[in-house]
Amino acid sequence: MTQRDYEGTKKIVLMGLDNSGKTSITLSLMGLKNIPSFCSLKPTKQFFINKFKMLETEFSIWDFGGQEEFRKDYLTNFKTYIKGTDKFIYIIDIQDTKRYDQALEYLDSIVNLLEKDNSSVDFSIFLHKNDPDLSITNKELTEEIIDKLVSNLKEIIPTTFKYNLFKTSIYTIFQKSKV
Ligand SMILES: Nc1nc2c(ncn2[C@@H]2O[C@H](COP(=O)(O)OP(=O)(O)OP(=O)(O)O)[C@@H](O)[C@H]2O)c(=O)[nH]1
Ligand SMILES: [Mg+2]
Repeated sequence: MTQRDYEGTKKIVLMGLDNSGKTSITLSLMGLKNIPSFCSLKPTKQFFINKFKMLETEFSIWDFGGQEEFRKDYLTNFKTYIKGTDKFIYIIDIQDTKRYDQALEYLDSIVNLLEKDNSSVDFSIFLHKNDPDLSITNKELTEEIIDKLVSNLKEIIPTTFKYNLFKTSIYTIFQKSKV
């Protein structure tokens, strides 16, 4: 597809390390509900563009596979890839504590490139895999560890750079509705 096909649509860019959950978030945003099937997702090769419509608005989600070989290319050709972006979402897997440094390094490179470009793109960071029962399933991941991640994150992002920070998970609580 060409850039022209996307005129009038909102371009959402997802970046983050491999296995952080970008494709799962994409599928969730597109309304897919079969969460267990997300466990068998294969790593995304390069990037994948998903188009969908919600409330009369067309969206194109650019899901940038996070494996190292691809990340280098995105950073080298950053301007080309993010041209026309309306919303940029950076994903960090909070359960992958061993790779926090790597996740912050990638984030730092992205923010620097956006700053250099004087970009005022709507930027969000998802602290992802913040599952509802995390305190039971992952006892080692304490609040202190997450707080430290947040403070390190705030340290590397320039104060002039505006962003929103969210805790996210694809797992939702059991629901029932009366028939
Ligand atoms: N516990 C938990 N696992 C998740 C969540 N979101 C995604 N996952 C799992 O994380 C794994 C990787 O998810 P993907 O969506 O393929 O990750 P990705 O960022 O697209 O990975 P690349 O394509 O390699 O860049 C899968 O096994 C998902 O089921 C979440 O909120 N909580
Ligand atoms: Mg993927």
